[in-house]
Amino acid sequence: MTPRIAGQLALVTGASSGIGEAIARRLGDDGANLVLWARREERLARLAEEIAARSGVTVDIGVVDIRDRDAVRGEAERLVAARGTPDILVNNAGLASGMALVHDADVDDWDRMIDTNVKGLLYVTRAFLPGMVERDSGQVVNIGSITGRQVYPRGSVYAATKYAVQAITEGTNLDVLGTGVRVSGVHPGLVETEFSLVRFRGDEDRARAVYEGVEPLTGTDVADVVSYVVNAPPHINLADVVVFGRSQGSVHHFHRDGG
Ligand code: NDP
Ligand code: 8X3
Repeated sequence: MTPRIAGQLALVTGASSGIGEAIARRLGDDGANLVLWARREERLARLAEEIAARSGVTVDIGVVDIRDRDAVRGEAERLVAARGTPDILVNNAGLASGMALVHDADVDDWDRMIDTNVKGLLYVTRAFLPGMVERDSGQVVNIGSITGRQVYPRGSVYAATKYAVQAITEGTNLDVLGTGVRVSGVHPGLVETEFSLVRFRGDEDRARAVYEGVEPLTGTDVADVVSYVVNAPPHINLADVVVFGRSQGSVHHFHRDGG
């Protein structure tokens, strides 16, 4: 069966790595034309070429730092003028920066997380949601996290940003109620990506240790869920989806090899 989103236009933020890269591939396989945003142009260009060759869809890239409100507005205006408002917006770009006690943390890390995960997501949403509401169709998928439900020590500000994503997702859904727009939250547990490498500023040993002894999700696992969400029949909204690898029970509970 042809996926419902075939021929639609999907914008994926944070498509240069990890979950976003996998979502881009998956939605391309579903036949959606793509617009991929991130800061690292070379990676986006390579991925765009790969997906276009393999799936036969159009793939455009946008080098955007979503913390930059004017850059988001400018790139969004260019996109809407050229291709119209996307049918699908996947707000995936995000990061954890450092892992520290509140009384000992680097405030720049807080700014980085809040500016990206909360304000950046809002800037992108604000740029495209009006067009969706006006057209009376569209879907937004916000990638939250299980840390939007449960906090772990030294993770309070990252968690706070994901609690915010949860609130924004719920609230936006209420705001568009009665229109043809739906807003979904997909909230993964542990996924092996460059997330920990970024969080620990390139410390590969420390990043690897996060995933040792557990079987984390892959970006592709999350992408499959996002594909299911965006291909759901129009009268359905998968509003709130939590996804764990089977060896994870909560933020605090893992079944580790041998223990
Ligand atoms: P990665 O580090 O692999 O990917 C993060 C992506 O976000 C990259 O493409 C990066 O691109 C982009 N990004 C970061 N900052 C910005 C910015 N200022 N402007 C534009 N793009 C930006 O991590 P993941 O794939 O794991 O993370 C994706 C999302 O999933 C995040 O929101 C994260 O919080 C969430 N998540 C991750 C989990 C995990 O365990 N990995 C679990 C639950 C949720 P570039 O650097 O090129 O700009
Ligand atoms: C990221 C998941 O638990 O590594 O949202 O912080 S975790």
